[in-house]
Amino acid sequence: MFHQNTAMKTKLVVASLFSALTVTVARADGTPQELPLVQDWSATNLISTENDWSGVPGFMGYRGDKLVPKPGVNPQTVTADGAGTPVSILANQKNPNTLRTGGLAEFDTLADPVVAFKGSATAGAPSLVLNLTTNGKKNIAVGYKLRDIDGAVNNAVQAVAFQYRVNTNATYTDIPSAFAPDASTGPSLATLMTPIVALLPSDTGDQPLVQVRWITTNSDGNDEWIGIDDITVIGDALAGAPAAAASVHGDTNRAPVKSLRSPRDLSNQ
Ligand SMILES: [Ca+2]
Ligand SMILES: [Ca+2]
Ligand SMILES: [Ca+2]
Ligand SMILES: [Ca+2]
Repeated sequence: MFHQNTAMKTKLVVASLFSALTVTVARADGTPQELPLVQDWSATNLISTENDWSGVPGFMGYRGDKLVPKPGVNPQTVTADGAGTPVSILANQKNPNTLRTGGLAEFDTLADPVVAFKGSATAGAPSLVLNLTTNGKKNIAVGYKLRDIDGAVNNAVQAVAFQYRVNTNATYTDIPSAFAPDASTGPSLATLMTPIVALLPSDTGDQPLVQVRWITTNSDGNDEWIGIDDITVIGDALAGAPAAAASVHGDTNRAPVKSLRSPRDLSNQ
């Protein structure tokens, strides 16, 4: 009897230790991803455990605690590194209308699965970060769709900014052309889709690591979940010939410029 109880206690201790570990240890795979890259979140097994990004190489979500002093801050102005804030992803979520926790979440039972984010008092400026390598590439372009998937009565001004950096010690640089002042509609509407195509500045070409991120902020009032879907990153090959050869042959060695699909094309996917 005594031994049985001890064994049971040991099992319980081990079990609770294990669950404590799985709750507190955030896992990730920050490997920079090569181009072209496509992520539409349709593989619903990539994210299956809370705060575990290890199944989605290159991607990471941060809750952005205390990155803003108050609600309603324009996320374009939030350029500080959020990597010191808690890693965030609520896995296997079903209903954006009723999930009140802020941060990032995977909604994998929607007809069109997606990873989304939402600000809150705690999640001051949640962000989705993507690590890329652009070795041998130039003219880096990123396409994505922001989706209002939140059909609750809330009608927030849900601004989404898109930023990049090539030096992990630096602050992020905002890309104004990609700014969505309000990616949501409401109340009780979950239909708005905002397609965006952003051409990254030329200093992102031919780099071992380029980080891009989508960032929103806690808005005034109750926030709405905004999905970041159908992410596509492409680049043109750098001219294959070395500079000396290029100067001999002029422009003829230039790689063909791949045309980027228009927002309309993206929206028809
Ligand atoms: Ca999707
Ligand atoms: Ca999942
Ligand atoms: Ca909405
Ligand atoms: Ca709010």
